[in-house]
Amino acid sequence: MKLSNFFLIQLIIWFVLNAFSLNALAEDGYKLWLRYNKISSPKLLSRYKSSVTQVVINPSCPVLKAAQEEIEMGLKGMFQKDIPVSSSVSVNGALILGTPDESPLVKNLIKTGDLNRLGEEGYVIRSLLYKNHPVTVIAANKPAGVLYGVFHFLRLIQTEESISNLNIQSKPRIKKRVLNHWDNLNRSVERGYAGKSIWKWEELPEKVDPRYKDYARANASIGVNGASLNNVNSQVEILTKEYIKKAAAIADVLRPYGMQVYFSIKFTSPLELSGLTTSDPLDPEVRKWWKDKADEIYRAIPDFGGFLVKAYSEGQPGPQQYGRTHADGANMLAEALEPHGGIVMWRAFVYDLSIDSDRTKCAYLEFVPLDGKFKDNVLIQSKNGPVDFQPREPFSSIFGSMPKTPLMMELQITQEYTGQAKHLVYQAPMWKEVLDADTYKKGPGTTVAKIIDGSAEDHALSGIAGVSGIGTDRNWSGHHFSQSNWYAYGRLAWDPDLLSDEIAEEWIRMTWSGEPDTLKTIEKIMANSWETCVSYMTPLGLHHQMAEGHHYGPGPDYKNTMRDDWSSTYYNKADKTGIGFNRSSTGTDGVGQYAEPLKSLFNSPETCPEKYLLWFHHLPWDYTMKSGKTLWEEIQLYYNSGVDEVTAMKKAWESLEGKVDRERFEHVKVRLEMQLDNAKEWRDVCLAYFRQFAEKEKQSGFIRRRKAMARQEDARGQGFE
Ligand code: GCW
Repeated sequence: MKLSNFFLIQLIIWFVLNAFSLNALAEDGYKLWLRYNKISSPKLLSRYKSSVTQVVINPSCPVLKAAQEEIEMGLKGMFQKDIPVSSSVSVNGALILGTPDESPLVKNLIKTGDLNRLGEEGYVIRSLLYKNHPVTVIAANKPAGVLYGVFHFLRLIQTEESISNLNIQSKPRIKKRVLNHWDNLNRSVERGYAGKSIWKWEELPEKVDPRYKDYARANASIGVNGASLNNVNSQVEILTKEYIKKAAAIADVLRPYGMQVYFSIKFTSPLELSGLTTSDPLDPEVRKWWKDKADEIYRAIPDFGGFLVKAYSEGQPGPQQYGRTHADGANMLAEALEPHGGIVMWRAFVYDLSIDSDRTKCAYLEFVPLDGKFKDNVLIQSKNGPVDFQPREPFSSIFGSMPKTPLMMELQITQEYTGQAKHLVYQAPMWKEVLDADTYKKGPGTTVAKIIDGSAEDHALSGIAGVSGIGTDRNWSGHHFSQSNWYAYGRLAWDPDLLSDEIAEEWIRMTWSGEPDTLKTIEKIMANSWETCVSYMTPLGLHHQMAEGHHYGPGPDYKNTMRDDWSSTYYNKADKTGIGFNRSSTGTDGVGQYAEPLKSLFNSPETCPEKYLLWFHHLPWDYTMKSGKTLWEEIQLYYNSGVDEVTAMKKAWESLEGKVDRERFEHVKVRLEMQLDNAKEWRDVCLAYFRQFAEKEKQSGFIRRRKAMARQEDARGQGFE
């Protein structure tokens, strides 16, 4: 071989090797928080390796198989070594997984009493001795619990926690922990900012995208146990034979991960899909149609979860058009699903202004009188606040006001009103504010969390929903940091008492890095990101100030000609007398829907928390705030500080160059630039609009002075002076 050829070959080999190693380092976010990268500290790694030397499992069902596959994959990635799997303990460091029903070993090691209160999804993780071997046991009543325990155990290693002397027990506080996909059957996603729908209806059921399994793994890892597959603005086709078959193929992939599928249904499906001339819920033929439909669905999907319904809202049909109530509609569906164990999630997102001219009062006025009229398998699903996923809202007054009805809370993971997939906004602190809010409806301590987990009112059924932000983008969520909202949703659905900071820390360690400086910097960026967004979009209780349609930028002057309450001006009510919506007892009395002492607290501008001030009050521009500044000065301060904080976030992120992988670093950097531009736009547009009222006096004084000066000049010119 000629020397030059030899060098050429060497060069090619070098390039190929480099390309491979770069690829191995490339991070596109696909793996979410389940990256299972090698443990970086050699000391820690060797400690972990000696604690887990063998996996003992009897994978007798698909869920346990999934648990085995996950533990093998996770350990292999983090230990860079295959861990042997067997059905009996042979060495120190065995990790024993199972349920007492299928594993005599687990039955022997864990007293059944220990599992008594852990239900169908809870688990224990214990460090024990077995025949003098130190072992770890992950045990549960049902396979799903084992799977959740496996993810917990992997999380301990991912976050570099100790795995010795473990004595953990955990079970979900809320039963139905569902993702609501607003995915249309043509694969567009309403309010989706991460590409198309992941459900490839056009190729189902024959072709099953491998991504469905990764989706299910991610959800199981945070305890999400259901997915409503299609948009609440529903299309009847979802109930056709063809789509039921397609959905059954998805359900088959989700099932081993403990997930049920649900459909959003259109109320007039019987009329539109059959020869019936009505969808009246009291019509016997309509009722029979739904029963037959439920039977048909359960034949294809035996563990089908049930229906999610948006009725008589934003153009969706409902029982009202037949002179019936929400309860009539929901109960008809509940009756059809009941024999199969299915549930109805009936949304309370209704705002018929003929009921009350204050939109925030409508849902309460329509639903509270129906309390006690719903069947046991109906949940009423309300958004966290009374308007619509605004950057900040007080909790919806319906929570605690329907003691005989289990209430679900709907959160929005997709960031429709918080900068979509362009802004870095970690929403857990917002959700915590609502979950922790005391409704006082059954005395002090009746928090929203205790209403929705069923404990305050003793409901067997409980639920929570998150509007998914998931799409076909390689990183699932559009913005790498939007993944944190999916993660936090699942973690809070499992345990609403978790703190948003601890959830963020877990997520950062698993998704970015556990290196102390990097961790601290990212934690800081995330911790304030929501309040920052509130400051530059809608501070001090302002709400619904976005531009028409896309809901991304500001539009405080926007007036909708069809509906007053789709206008920004309806909410800000800015005029020369002041700004804000008077929902106090001198206004719409929206405060009247809250229990004491909140009602009185909100009712007076002196005691109303400033974060809700303009939600409940219309106040003059020169109103004196607690700081001593005028309201107008304070509004300006908030908008400006919001922009300053984004500048600081951007700077902090840029300091991480070289500390996190380039691909994701650049992705986030570019988005922070967009966020800063948009924050400035929010500030400038909103302040310019409000200024014309706030500084009217100043302006008119200015104009008077200008006119007087002009007159004087004229007079001088004419030689009068
Ligand atoms: O906020 C509105 C959204 C709609 C959505 C609706 C709802 C699915 O802008 O896109 O429709 O809420 O929650 O039903």
